[in-house]
Amino acid sequence: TDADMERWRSYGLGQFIHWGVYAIPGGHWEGKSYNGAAEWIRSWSGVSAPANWRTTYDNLYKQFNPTDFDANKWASQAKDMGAKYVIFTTKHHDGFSLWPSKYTDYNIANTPYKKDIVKQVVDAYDAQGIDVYLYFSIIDWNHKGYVSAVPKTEADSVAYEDFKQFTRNQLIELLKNYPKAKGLWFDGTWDAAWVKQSKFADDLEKELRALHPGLIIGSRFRADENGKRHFDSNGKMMGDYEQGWERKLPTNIEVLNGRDWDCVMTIPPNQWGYNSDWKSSYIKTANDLTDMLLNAVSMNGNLVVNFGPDGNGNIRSEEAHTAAKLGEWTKLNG
Ligand code: FUL
Repeated sequence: TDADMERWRSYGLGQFIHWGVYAIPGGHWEGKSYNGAAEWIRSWSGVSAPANWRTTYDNLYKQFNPTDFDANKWASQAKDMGAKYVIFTTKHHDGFSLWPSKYTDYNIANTPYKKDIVKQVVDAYDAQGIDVYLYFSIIDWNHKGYVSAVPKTEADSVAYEDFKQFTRNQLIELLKNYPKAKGLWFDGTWDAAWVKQSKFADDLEKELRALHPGLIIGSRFRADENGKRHFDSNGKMMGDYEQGWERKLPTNIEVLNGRDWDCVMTIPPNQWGYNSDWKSSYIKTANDLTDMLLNAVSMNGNLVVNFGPDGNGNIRSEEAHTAAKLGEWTKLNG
């Protein structure tokens, strides 16, 4: 609704959190270090190869026991930083669900930790007056029916239909379990054929909106036949700017004009999940981020700064330090 979007437009600064079982290897697998994004380790390290995918990475959750995790601590840190909304990874591409989903065993309830992490995050941020958006990956490497192209064989099509229903079920489950969430921030659209089949996606969108009046849905939800619906017909981005590597914000006023947009930004280059190496090149300082925030706000956008807590649930000290510095600035400058 207009009121919900007005609220969204007023945020300015947001926080992104990437957290999941990938925080355990932290960018390393079998003694090797991978420079690609740490939350993609299952893919970089080849553990997703069909021969061993279910016995290696997909068993990491059996060790997931983040005893230091304290959602209230994260939320008060975000509040001090000046964040008005948070986007939290309920499920990243690896398919691990941080809530006790009825539709897969690959979820938090089956870890030694057991407790619902999404609920704790939603409640803690909500208590601080920070709006919560649920990140949800349409890619799911753990689901047997997940494939990136429309399948050709009968058997694969059955599995694929099952995957689509599974995705639908999980989304409805999320909205029912966490009605305080303000919206859904999708990812992985480029690699999911079903969203291009517009009837299923159209119906699902209607269903989600009916279930949750005022729901805000990020533009990555839909894709055209090239997997790029979040680009318009002129190839321009429609509202979501992902800047993993560069320091720059989108500045093309012609593109931004009249659109609601946010720019999600990592502090280290292209690392969203926790990587135990903290490489010095291109790490954004609080000064870099305040420049970006000013630029974003002056062009009617929001800046969303990402954090990747470690496998125990701690936000690394370097990131906490940047957040605190950013907070000093937002306090002084409103
Ligand atoms: C990308 C993902 O592949 C990255 O891992 C990260 O989540 C980023 C925000 O979006 O599409």
